Amino acid sequence: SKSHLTYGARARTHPNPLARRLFEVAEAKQSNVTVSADVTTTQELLDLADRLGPYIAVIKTHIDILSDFSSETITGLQALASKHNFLIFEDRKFIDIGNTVQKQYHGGALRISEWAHIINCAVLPGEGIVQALAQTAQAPDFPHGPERGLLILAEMTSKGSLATGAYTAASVDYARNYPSFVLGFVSTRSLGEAEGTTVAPSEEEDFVVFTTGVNLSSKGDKLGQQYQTPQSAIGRGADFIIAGRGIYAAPDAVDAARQYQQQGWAAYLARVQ
Ligand code: 5IU
Repeated sequence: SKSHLTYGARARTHPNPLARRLFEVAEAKQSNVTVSADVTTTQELLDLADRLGPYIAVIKTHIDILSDFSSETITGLQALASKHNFLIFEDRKFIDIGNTVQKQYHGGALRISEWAHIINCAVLPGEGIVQALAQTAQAPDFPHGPERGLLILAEMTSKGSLATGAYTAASVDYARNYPSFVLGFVSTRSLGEAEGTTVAPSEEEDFVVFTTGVNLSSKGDKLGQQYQTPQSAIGRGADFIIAGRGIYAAPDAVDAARQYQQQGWAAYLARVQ
């Protein structure tokens, strides 16, 4: 994997324009933090995005948990993304047949393709889900194609996750088949060397790894979530650490965001030394 290289070096050579942008943002802001803003009103979401914006590279949303979603949610989020130079990742976890995910991604009530730079999917339905989402994002009449990318959920952090072994290996194979659309994975480690894959890696392969389940003060929750620290996640290959409650539910969310930023950046510097 290319995880020993700096974000700057990877930004210069990465074949995917959105991956380049991600690495540029990380380098410019000295942050590999993605905040999982799992709040339930537009005001809370925009307030968090504005206060934490300076310290994060990406905001991860679950747009369907907002009780008052409207076009103002999106215009507000987009304005803050420009103001603070962060990218938007909608954690929609698409998991259906191709024909259905195209409609869930593009149009509908949430119009995800219009505003989310990054989306993710599970490959339970097979490789066709990746093909379907790529086709929508890269349609000739869709203006945002170069700024759209997919992360495949190759592993999960919850206890007893079934996304292991052959399932994880298939995720890597599918990613290799769509290099212009798949940025990499949501996983707990780098997967370029994962066992059981059948598609050979290319010379320039450089998957971006997002790792959820990062928390500095807790080992897990009562519903099976399992946490690791920023150091541990980045040591295992995370390029971006995702923290939710560790940041937004802390007594001072801004303070917490700075702390995750500092620790995430220090762990990254140690890795690329
Ligand atoms: N999330 C996980 N684990 C996973 C995947 C996604 O926790 O394997 I894929 C999401 C769920 C939640 C956020 O939105 O990441 C983690 O929030 P906390 O840091 O509050 O546990």
